[in-house]
Amino acid sequence: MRCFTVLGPSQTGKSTLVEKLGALEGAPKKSVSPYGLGVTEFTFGKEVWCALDAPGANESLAHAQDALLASDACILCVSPAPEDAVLAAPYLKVIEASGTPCILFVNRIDEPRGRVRDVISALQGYSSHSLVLRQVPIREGDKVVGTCDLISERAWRYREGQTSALIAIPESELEREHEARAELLEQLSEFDDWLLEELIEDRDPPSDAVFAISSRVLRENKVIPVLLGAASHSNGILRLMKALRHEAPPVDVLLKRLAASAKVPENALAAVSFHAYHRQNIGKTVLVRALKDGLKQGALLGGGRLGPVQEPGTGKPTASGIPVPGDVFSTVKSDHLPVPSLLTADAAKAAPEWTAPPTPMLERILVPESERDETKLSETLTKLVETDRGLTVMQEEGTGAQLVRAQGPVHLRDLCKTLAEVFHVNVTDRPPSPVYRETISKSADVHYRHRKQTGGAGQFADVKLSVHPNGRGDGFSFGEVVKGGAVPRNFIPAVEAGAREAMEKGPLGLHVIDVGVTLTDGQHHSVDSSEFAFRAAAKMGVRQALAEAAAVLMQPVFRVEIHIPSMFSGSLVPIVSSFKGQVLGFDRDETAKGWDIFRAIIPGAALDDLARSLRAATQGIGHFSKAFDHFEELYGKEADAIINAHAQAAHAG
Ligand SMILES: Nc1nc2c(ncn2[C@@H]2O[C@H](COP(=O)(O)OP(=O)(O)OP(=O)(O)O)[C@@H](O)[C@H]2O)c(=O)[nH]1
Ligand SMILES: [Mg+2]
Repeated sequence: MRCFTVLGPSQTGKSTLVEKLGALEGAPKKSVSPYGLGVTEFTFGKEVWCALDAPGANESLAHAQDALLASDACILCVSPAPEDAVLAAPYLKVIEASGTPCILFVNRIDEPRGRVRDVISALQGYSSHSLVLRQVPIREGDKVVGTCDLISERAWRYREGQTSALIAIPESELEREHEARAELLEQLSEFDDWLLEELIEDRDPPSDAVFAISSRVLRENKVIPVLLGAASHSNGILRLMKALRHEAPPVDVLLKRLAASAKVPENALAAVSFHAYHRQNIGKTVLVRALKDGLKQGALLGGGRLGPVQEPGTGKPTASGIPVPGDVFSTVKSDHLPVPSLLTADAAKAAPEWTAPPTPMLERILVPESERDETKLSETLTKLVETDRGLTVMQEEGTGAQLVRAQGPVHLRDLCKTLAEVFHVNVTDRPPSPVYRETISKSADVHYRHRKQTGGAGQFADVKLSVHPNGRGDGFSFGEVVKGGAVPRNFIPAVEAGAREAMEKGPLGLHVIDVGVTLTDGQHHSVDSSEFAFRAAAKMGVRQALAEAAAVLMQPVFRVEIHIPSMFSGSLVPIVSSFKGQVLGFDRDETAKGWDIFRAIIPGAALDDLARSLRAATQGIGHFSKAFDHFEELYGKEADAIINAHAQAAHAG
């Protein structure tokens, strides 16, 4: 079985394309869309093909990436409008990182949206591979009525819902065709000395030779050929499928690529798992592509026994039950298989780094509608994280509530839907609140005596303490300048422990940071003093001192790294400023052509808004990762509101 992924921006016609490709030679064997990824199996040119249809939302980029991991080649399906080119940037980035040979398909060519040339040159800005135009459109007025193939120099007229009709190249197109062909040959000659020589000698190379070169350069992933069409009208579909048949590399090329990445010998790599989803009463279903002979139910794979070998669409056993290299199948009762991963008989190796999804930007607390579901929710989320790497789950500091990080609103909605429909856990969500702290802004001294006389032994400890602000980030410190054993040595650690305890909750009700405590003097009693008494005295004493030391609210500030196509970099400065952030600067992303990495410092409370504004300003493409940087004082009305809200929450809780 040969396998390719169809990916690209939302609504460019990917699913339509897969449907039409699948129907070129009779009805596709099966088609299914298990949570995000469509799998269509069909026959073309006496070979069995599997098309993986990745959803187009930016939030599901991870599905597209995982599909590439199992694909011999891919079709990047784009809109014919030059201004939409930037939407394809994230896909070009992952295709390039994955090393998957790619054919670019400019779809919806029936819609007059601009010049193909402009689309290509805009897309070229995001690809370090040359985009090689293989067809030029034949126009009548502003309508594309057919294409001319630049290698065979044959022209086709589109026919609605049918294969195109061969025609002579119209006179009016001849000159443009020659120009475009010359450019194509020149691009290919970069990778072929013979062709270069032919061109230098001014000879016109025969089509077969050029076809052969063009197949080779795609297999070797040197260029991205560009074809045109209109999927919904079946135009350009046969050409595309023929190009795939001749030019997509065989599965051994994928095997080589994956074995190198997993650092295992080629003959050890048995399969790749690339997608998984949960179904009610059935459990985890894993999609696998076999890379080696010898797989069947019960065989050792990834360190455990492989479950039943099923057709991805129907879930029925496959005809033979014994997949051969290249076959895509699904399996259940194979919960030991991580996804995505590269599988030998006895180990599951990590998928290459490029498959890592973008850092999830949307943080929400999930609250089960019924309290009884709390444990179930946390168990279910743990399960879901295994099959959805775009999702992160943790516990909220302070409350212990379930905190999830999702790729965006659509991803979160899908998650809640799965929770409800598959696992019967209904949840509501709310934004988490940033983790605030407090510190003091001046020094204060206190004299505190702890004394209790309850029946038998008494308690006595007397301490003189001073508290003072420490430098930002210096944390808590403790010192003592006690003279003459006023507080005996052995009780001093207890004083420090008490002072530390007092930091857990300051006058604003928050954890206290960056404060120094000094024990200056004290008294003890030879019988009634104890570690316990000194700890209690220090804790109460420090609390009192803090209350007099002008507490201030501290807000968390994060360092963010924003990844965006360069054309959006300018628009980020006002966004960051509007959130009281500080721009640190931006650099070209060395790993992705046409992308910048923009760095800034931003208050934690603004991260949610930053995610929203970033999505809006970059058509959903931009994403950021964040790391805590420091705490910073916050004054005025804003601080008062936070302190009040916190006090109310503490009261309610
Ligand atoms: N005019 C025109 N419309 C098309 C063409 N191909 C697909 N469409 C239409 O575009 C819309 C989107 O098609 P889909 O195939 O669902 O697009 P998709 O890329 O799979 O969309 P997502 O999976 O949501 O990203 C549908 O209304 C199709 O009928 C085409 O070649 N020309
Ligand atoms: Mg689709």
